[in-house]
Amino acid sequence: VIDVVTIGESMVLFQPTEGAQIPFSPYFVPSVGGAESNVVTALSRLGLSTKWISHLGSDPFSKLILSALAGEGVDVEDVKQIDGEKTAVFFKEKSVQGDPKVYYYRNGSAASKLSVNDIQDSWFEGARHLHVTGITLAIGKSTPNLVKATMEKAKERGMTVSFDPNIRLKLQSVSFWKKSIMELLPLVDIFMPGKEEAELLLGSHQEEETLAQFLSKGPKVVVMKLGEEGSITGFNDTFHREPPRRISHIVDTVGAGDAFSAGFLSVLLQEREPLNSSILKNLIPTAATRANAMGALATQYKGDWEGNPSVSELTHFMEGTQGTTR
Ligand code: KDG
Repeated sequence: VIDVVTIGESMVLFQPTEGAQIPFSPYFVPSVGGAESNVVTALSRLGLSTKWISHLGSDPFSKLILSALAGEGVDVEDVKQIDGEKTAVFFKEKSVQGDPKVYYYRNGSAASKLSVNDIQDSWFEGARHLHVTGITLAIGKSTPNLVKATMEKAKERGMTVSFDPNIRLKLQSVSFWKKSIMELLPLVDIFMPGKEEAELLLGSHQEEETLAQFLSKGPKVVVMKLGEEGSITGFNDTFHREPPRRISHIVDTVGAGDAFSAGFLSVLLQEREPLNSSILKNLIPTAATRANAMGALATQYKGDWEGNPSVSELTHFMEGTQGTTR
């Protein structure tokens, strides 16, 4: 059984050495980034079985990505390396204040050409849940249809579907994001926008009102990430507000939303039964607490996913304890 399958683009991430700006850095440290693979590596560390689907180029970058994900126990059987195509890369530079800046080199990459013709039955075999993000919608001309068809197939097979908007204005316009995301909501069970994303999609409203509007389009659960203010989840006509987990300083915010999503999903997927109201009532508070802790922990590390914890590391973080260290 595969608990969570996802489809998306992962890229090689190059970061300047500590403190240096891109034009003046003597060295760049390579690693891997990709919203969807960030979520499945986090889930895999939490003990779930996961699968990542994508296309990569036929270049050394693809090997770096494949070995990182396979090393985390993610199933990469359905990832194809396409002859003559390129794997995307991106650069991340720390800002003095706020989120780091990201520079993409991904136009025309192997993953950007993924289309409905690539869908295989094996993507869904034995899988319980599909996780997708808006980035996959935004990377290519054929990817919006691919995302929709993949979600439809997952639903036909009785799988549940989660969707994180992951709006990147460097990739597409506001009108693209609004139209393409709102159209997909009837296929989504668990919708996970950030507060600013929700505002971009629906305009500014009171938080409960925003959640109610999203819920009326189809999802069973809408969890809105409020950053330093925690989160609020709407389900069964009720709302659960989760206070933030305070941290003293932030190293890097990139990847925190993906870690949050993984924490949330890892709890909801503990239950093998369909997500009915009593299951949601039981699990949402635990899911929200774990999600906040995962998000907070992710801001303490430089990489997009490398800082994600195992269950016991997470438990120690949440309880403020330490395991045996030496
Ligand atoms: O959510 C983090 C991602 O944004 C990052 O890992 C890179 O997938 C990425 C993207 O497209 O920005």
